Amino acid sequence: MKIAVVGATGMVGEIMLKVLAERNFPVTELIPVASEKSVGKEVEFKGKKFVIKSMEDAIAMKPEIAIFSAGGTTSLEWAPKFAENGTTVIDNSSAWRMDPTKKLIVPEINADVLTKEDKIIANPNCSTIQLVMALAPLHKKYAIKRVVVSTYQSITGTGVKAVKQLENEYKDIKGEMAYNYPIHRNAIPHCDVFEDNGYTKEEMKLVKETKKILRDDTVLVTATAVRIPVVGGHSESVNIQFENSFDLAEVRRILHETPGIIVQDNTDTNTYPMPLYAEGKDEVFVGRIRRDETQDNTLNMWIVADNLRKGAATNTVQIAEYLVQNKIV
Ligand code: 11C
Repeated sequence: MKIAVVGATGMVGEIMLKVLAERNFPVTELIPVASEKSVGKEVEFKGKKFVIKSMEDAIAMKPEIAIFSAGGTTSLEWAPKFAENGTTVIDNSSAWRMDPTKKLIVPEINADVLTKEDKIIANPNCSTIQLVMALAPLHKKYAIKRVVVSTYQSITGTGVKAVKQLENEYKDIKGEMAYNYPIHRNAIPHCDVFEDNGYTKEEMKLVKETKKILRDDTVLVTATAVRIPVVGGHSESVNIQFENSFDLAEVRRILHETPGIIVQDNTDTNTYPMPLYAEGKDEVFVGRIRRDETQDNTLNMWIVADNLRKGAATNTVQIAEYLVQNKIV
């Protein structure tokens, strides 16, 4: 496969390259693409150097697949140009996710809907991916009625500026702020911008993307998204009300048997998922699985994943793998 990585020098782009190499994706030619100021510089892939190209040059090279992690504005402008030239784009921004003509894919859940006609494929938001990974198998079995999710999100979701802000605050250095407030020793209940209904965009992504991926508009989701001074991954406290009754041991078994999920749940040994240990891993970790004793058919659990891996790069590469394995590209 001739593959372009658009946004190759960014935080997610670098992990895209790493994940492509680790998973031995069949790359015959790598085309790293970045902003004009990086064109001509080099990135390393599998021990070799590759020169960063401009968008125009990359399009002219006709890659079979382009994976984009360069933000919504860039994607809105450039993804269609790649697509018109025959490239299948997998886009990690929010630009196309809720477009009814585009598919929003978590390979373990709904890759079966992909066809050769899909030239721009959307990768969901990081906090949505880890949530739906755990919800999908349980929805199949018990039918989810309502989900209440509260997130504890890594600063890496905001980008390098936020990582720098936290580093500066640790060292008591004054510098540029990614947030309105200090993040060190803080929890900020504000991820992305506020919408007219009082929720943030991040919270509404959890609501809307979940329904689209589960292919079920009847699933009610309400969310609170919070930024915390952590780097390894996003954590989520999730309360799920089902239509049907469930057995806790069976819930654990279903999650345990779901590809891509690791159950870490033993109160005797203080075993539960944490971002410190999810960092650098491709799986979604689920623990603190217990019955909500205040309401029938309701479950509480805790979900953690590396937001830059399964929440972004890994999921994107898995979509590319699906396209190749199923001869869609
Ligand atoms: C965050 N979820 O942690 C965001 C980052 O829509 O792809 C990814 C934003 C997106 O702030």
